[in-house]
Amino acid sequence: MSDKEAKRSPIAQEVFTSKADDIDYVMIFNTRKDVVPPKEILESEEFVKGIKELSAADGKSITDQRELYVLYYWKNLCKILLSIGIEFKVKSLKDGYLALCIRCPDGVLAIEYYKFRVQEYLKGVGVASSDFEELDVRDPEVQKDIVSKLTTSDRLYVIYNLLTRPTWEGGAGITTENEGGWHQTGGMYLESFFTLHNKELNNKWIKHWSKKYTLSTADMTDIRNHFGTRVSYYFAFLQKYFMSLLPPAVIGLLALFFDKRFSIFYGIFVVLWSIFFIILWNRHAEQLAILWNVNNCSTTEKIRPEFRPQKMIKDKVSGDYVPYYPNWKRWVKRVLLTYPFIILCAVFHVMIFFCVICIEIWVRDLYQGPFKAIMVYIPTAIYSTFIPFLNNIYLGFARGFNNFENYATKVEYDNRYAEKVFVFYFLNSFMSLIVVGWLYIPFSKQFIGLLKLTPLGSLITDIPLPGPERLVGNYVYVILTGQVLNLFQETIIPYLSRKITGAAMGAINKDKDEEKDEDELAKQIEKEMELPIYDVNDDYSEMVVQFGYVSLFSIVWPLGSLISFVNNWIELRSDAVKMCINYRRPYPQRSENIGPWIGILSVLSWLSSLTNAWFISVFRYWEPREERREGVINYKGLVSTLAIVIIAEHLYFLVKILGTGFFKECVPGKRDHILKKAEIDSKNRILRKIGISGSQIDLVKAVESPEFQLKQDTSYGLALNAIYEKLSDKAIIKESKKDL
Ligand SMILES: [Ca+2]
Repeated sequence: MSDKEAKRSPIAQEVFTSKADDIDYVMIFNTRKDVVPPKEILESEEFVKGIKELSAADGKSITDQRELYVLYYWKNLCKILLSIGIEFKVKSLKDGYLALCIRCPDGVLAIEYYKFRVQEYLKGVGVASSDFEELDVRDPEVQKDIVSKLTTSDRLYVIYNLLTRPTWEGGAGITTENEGGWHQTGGMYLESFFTLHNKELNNKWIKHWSKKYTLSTADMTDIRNHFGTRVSYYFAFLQKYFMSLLPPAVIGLLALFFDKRFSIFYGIFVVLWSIFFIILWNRHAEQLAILWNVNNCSTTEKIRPEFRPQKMIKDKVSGDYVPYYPNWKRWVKRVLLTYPFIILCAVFHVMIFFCVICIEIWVRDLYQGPFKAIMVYIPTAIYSTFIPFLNNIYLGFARGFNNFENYATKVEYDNRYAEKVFVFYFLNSFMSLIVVGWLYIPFSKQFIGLLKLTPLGSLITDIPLPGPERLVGNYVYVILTGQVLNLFQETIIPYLSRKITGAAMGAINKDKDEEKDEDELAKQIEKEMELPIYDVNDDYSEMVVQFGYVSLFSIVWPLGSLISFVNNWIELRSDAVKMCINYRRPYPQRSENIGPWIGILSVLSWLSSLTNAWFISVFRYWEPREERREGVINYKGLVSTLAIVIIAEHLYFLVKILGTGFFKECVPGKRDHILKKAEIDSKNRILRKIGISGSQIDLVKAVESPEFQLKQDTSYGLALNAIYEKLSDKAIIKESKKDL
């Protein structure tokens, strides 16, 4: 056991000790912010009274309106924190910032956690367990015990809920600038609210991972205990996905050496792989949800402060009053406004993209004029100036629509947003391959004919028409540069840019720095408040796009899956490093699977049945154009290709249904077993409490009772009576037959 323990990751043995003096959260308050509260607040009685008190107090005579507002909100914030029992100390930072370093005392935390557990038990989150019912949570010894057993992520999760829960529910109701705006807690002045990195632990963790070849579920559980399930699900997913790429990588290698291009065997294998990967991942995710106590958690998430309920309604089950917004309204908004808008945007985007691709094809393959070497870069230049600009506009709209749809919980909000954004990731990543593979190469004659009609058409000379090697070239380029660029973008560039700007800032602020005392904590806070907020969806989208490259297109070049496999080994580690160094530490959020991405994976997997069938039937027996009859589209070929694609798609659904059914019925999962056992244990505990032992009620006692005897005798009598009646009935029938 001790040997095993030694091999486990350093996070496993972690207790809540951080260098930063045991701070749970840090709030950054900007005292130099120049904003005026809206009219309704300025005129509110409470505000007027508060300001009056402040300007009259202790003769300090602050006359500046702005300073009065700052003071008013600072005072409010501190009061509210103290009122719910939170301890804090204040650190002065540069540029007029103040940091509230928050720590939750054991007593408050233990009671909060206890409440949290009871709520979870009632709502059916996690594995039902009522081990808390015997505890006297007011006893300091018990409190200490509860707190010492908490994992960091549970601790931070409970405290986060306490801080952000609205005041009428007993929380502090903290919202930051970008969430709530004006609020009693001074949301407009609160620029950020985060938890500090535990640097020592991060370093140990990264070191531990870089030495290990494969990561186990225990490693993922350690991440869950430290960062929460939203992050740990990403790493668990990436690990499973990485491992699952091994078979396609091997088969791809074999296909490359022993089969023709566009191997039928590899194509079928990749589609099957994508189906079974999703099925198996879902099973694994369900088991993780049990292990991590988050099954059903998505239904009980905290309400977002921006959520605008229509009214409060009484919950039919619990009898509590809960904010309510009808789901059908969201659906209508989504279907009538958001989807048409997304489709419109997508069409517009596709058109622009199509033009760029046409220019690219034109320059690379058809253009023979002067400056060709430079001209080749023009499409990329157009692309890289236009697309980010369009993307920004689109993302703004997506955000707006998402707000408009009015989601109640943050997780749902984030997931719906990720869905909207992925449409663009999809177009950006796959459009060029789709245009080249589905239009340009198969219909090159017509395509070039169309291009010749454009103003620059006269420059087109007759060249050999493109074949599948053009597609292979595109794919190899995309998958190689894509992975390398991503690695750079994620880890090296942010690191370098911070080093450079840091050095520049350091040169400017040199004198200031020397004046300040060596306050390590203030320094760490100043450094981390500059960092961006980590969004796990960015990492998911990267991996989902890669999944698309493998399942949709790797038949073009089977080494694609091997490259992805290798990339993901590095990705696992580099993403961990990235999260520790380039971002603020994510506060623990919960999720019970990988959110919207599982649906997107399924769509990609379905598309893979179409693309693989298409590529095989069009390109496997490809003959150069010159050897065919001139100028005629091969309609017979087109029809048979479409037939193959449709059959492949139907077979896809058949296999998917059979596969899902097989795993559901024939391979029993641990999940149901664990849930059932927990439920029975919990029921038995309750029964035992009211004096009934175990699940078998004592029957002997019941038989001895006179009432029972009476009941039995009566039943016996009734039964006898019934049979006699039936028998005499028969006799009557016989007699009546005789009469006839
Ligand atoms: Ca990544």
